[in-house]
Amino acid sequence: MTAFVDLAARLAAEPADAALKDVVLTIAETCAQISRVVASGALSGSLGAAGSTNVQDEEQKKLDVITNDMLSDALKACGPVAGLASEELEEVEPTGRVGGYLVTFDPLDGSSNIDVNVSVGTIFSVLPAPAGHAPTEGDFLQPGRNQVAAGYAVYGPQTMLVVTLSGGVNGFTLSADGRWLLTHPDLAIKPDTAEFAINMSNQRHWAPAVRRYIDGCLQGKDGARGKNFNMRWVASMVADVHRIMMRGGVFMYPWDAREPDKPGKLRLMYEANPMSLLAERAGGKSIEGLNEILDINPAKLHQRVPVVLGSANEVEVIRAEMRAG
Ligand code: AHM
Ligand code: MG
Repeated sequence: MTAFVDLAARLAAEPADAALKDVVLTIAETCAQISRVVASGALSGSLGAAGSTNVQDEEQKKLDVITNDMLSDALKACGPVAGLASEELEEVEPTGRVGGYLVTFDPLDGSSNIDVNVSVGTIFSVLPAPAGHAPTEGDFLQPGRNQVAAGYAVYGPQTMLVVTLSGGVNGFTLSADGRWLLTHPDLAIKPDTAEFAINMSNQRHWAPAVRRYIDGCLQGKDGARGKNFNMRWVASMVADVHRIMMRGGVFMYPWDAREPDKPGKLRLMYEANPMSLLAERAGGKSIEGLNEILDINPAKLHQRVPVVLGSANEVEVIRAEMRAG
């Protein structure tokens, strides 16, 4: 049987500092624990609604709250973490320490899939903390390019962790004895694809550029694109992006006219930025329209953003449509 390297050994080979590796290992360990809670489903009474709403006015599932608490508790106990921010928490939470790192996370992405036993995940982003003072909300508002680590865990047929620190993107599979083993080193997103992921039910609300792009895909090899396209939509960003990591494709959650004042559904700090860093490090691209998501200067913590992410050449096709207006 193949001998796999575990996460700690793989991290030891990275030039990043030991404190950062400690943060990533803490998140990874917590994701392994979350995986067990998610897998226990109805047996642990953890399915269903929590009876509360979060700061974005979305109904919270019991597992949103449970997993948020698990990650918060673990990060507050992790020495190099100065503060954390979560999709499920209204405000940032300083840990009482100064320096080191800030962590933002979506503890359980794809909540609508929990109760129907479809893949969900955890997404995280690590930023440098300010030296000399306890972090405030303003200290979290750094562009995605500042991220020193990012990753996600996907709780699917296999539980996997996909992470980037100083260099490439590596995928680990959770073993039966609870270890993250390096099964997918140096992930690379294929530059070309004939597969897109978008919630088609929003078609009538899209901007003209998105409609034109999807219309072109649907015309298949009889149209200007000259090839047939396939469509997939899990409705868990983690699962949809993971598929793209594995076999290419393009993921879109564009602006739409249902909520014209909101730039998109997905959150910059917890979802778009970490996924964009992973995509770029794997050779893909990630844009909000004309520009790269990682270059956005965040204005507020729970900021939303349109997302077009995946195979580099396909993202450029979409950017060209957007340029045309
Ligand atoms: P969540 O963080 O509350 O789960 O919402 C984000 C999710 C993404 O994972 C997914 O891409 C999108 O919402 C699905 O939206 P829709 O239900 O409109 O298809
Ligand atoms: Mg989410």
